[in-house]
Amino acid sequence: MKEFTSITQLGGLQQALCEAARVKKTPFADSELGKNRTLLLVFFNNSLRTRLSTQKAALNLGMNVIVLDVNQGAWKLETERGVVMDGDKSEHLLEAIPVMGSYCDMIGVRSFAGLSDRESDYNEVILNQFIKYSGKPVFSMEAATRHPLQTFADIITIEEHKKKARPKVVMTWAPHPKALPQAVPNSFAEGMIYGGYDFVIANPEGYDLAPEFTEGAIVTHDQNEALRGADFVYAKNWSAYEGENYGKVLSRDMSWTVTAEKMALTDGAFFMHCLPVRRNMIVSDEVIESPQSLVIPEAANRVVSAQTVIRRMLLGL
Ligand code: AN0
Ligand code: CP
Repeated sequence: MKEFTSITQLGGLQQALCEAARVKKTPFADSELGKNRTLLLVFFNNSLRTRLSTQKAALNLGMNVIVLDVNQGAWKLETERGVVMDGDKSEHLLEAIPVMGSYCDMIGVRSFAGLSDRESDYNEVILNQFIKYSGKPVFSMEAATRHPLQTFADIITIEEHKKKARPKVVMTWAPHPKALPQAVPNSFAEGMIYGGYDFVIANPEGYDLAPEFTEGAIVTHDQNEALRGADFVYAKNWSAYEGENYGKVLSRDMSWTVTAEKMALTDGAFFMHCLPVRRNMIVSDEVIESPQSLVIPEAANRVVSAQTVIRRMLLGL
């Protein structure tokens, strides 16, 4: 695998899940595979889970890891070509990327959507420049439109906990004070459709996601109706995608918070969230602390998901 930017690049999901199960059971089985190979993790945005789990995954495979926080200590980067660089940006991405590529064998990139220019975000301008100019295999650690390592960890977690062959999974929007990208919900929707789950999306009017990610899913604006009979509730906030409202917060409606009352509508569902989560905005203390909450095992599976993907990339090197 030379590139991992979408869950669909895993090919057959069953095969990928088998590899993940093996990685989880014997995490040090390939501790020689990454010997003398260097992974560079480039962060344009904050992270706790991705930063730690991806490093841990690479260390389990015997790799060396370098982490660069672009906004802390590196030169300020220009991303647009053709700009007269007479402002505060000292270096262009078009030099910085091949330089970074020359110091490593593989690159992970985190670059969130800016949420002001939908076209630029949805064209994945930054991530694609890394793919084009680094000369090295590149994987996404959440880019503008997807978070595939999260989605893979989510699917692994669902597979570990499901009680029926084809569980009902409900992804519900929930309120948040700040504008967040659509990457996590886009990617999760893509993963649910790719995995053939019984999948329903519930969001307020004005919050429909890009159709390219939700085609094949049921979308409703009635959260209570969606939750009926659910086996998994996947909560997430996202900002508006549609038209003029792109990147805006249109609602902070607290009746969408996932509470014990809401969970009572489900079929004893498990609660999931990618974290970080704002308690008592997205989900009540009671629900996130309940035995049905999978947020910690879900986060733990980020090591498994990253290690499975990096392992495949090392095998292809
Ligand atoms: C980010 C988001 O919603 O995309 C990262 C989630 C993994 N969340 C925040 O910025 C709070
Ligand atoms: N879920 C996730 O990607 O968390 P971080 O933003 O902390 O990496």
